[in-house]
Amino acid sequence: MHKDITIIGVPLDLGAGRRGVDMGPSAIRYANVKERLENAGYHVKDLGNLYVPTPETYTIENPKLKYLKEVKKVNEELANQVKRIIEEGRFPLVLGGDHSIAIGTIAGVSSHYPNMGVIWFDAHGDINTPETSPTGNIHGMPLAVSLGKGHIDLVNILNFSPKIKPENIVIIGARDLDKGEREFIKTNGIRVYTMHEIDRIGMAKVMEETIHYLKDKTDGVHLSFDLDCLDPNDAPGVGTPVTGGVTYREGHLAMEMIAEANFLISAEFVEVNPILDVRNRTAEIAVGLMASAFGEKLL
Ligand code: 6HN
Ligand code: MN
Ligand code: MN
Ligand code: MN
Repeated sequence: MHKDITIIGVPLDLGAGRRGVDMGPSAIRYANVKERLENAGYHVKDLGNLYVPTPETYTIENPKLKYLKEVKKVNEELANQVKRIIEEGRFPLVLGGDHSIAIGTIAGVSSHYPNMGVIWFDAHGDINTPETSPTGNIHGMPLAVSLGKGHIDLVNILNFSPKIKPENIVIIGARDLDKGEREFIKTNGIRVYTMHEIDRIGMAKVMEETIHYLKDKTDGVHLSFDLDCLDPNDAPGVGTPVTGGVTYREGHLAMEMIAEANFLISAEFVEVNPILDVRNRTAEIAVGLMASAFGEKLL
């Protein structure tokens, strides 16, 4: 793995149904992300936050694609930044913000790694289209957009599409999939480990299979970690909590196995909502998970 990490914050909540995740990057910095990664042996540069407009100053034009223009603009900017960070030979670590920012991160990464893999930790599928979305919130759509399905303005960021292949994706921790998402997953043969499989075969086996599935056929893997994949008892400060999730230790084990696999090319940690949190616990957990994913050892 690269020894040089560049952090970029995206305080976006326009893709989500409720305010709060715009404060995620601050909360994660307050939990000492830079120091923690430096202690793990990395050189870390923090670029600060991208400019993001405030929802109260905009009106929703299309309820099926809320704040489309603004979300598009932020993701375009993010895509260009991520692209440039990789050009500099550095590892992009993106702090969210709502999960719609994966549209920009993946666009930027894919411009260098056209056969990239994606591991998507999430209680949700985030694979809705404007037609199947029950909310019109774009944070429920980034995987579909990256696969080339959705509004043209989002799909065409950086002027190429699709960014990823269905057979290069693994979703882990799902337990709240919308009807249209289930159909999308089945039609496209996307690999999903729901909470059922995690309970049944254990996180170790889930990760062994995931790593085996992606390692040789991709040219590197992007880690997209939605903190709501964790159980709300462990991580209460998330935008869209769903009970019955991945435990703190299962999350760490997964990150430790990802570090061992040594195939990450980029990462993002999203949906931290400090308003709903308990003393910044969720941001602290996010930083611990990052450290594990970057190879911090217990012994
Ligand atoms: N996230 N499936 C729901 C929707 O509105 O499309 C929830 C999406 C949540 C998105 O947590 O990143
Ligand atoms: Mn998500
Ligand atoms: Mn989610
Ligand atoms: Mn750890």
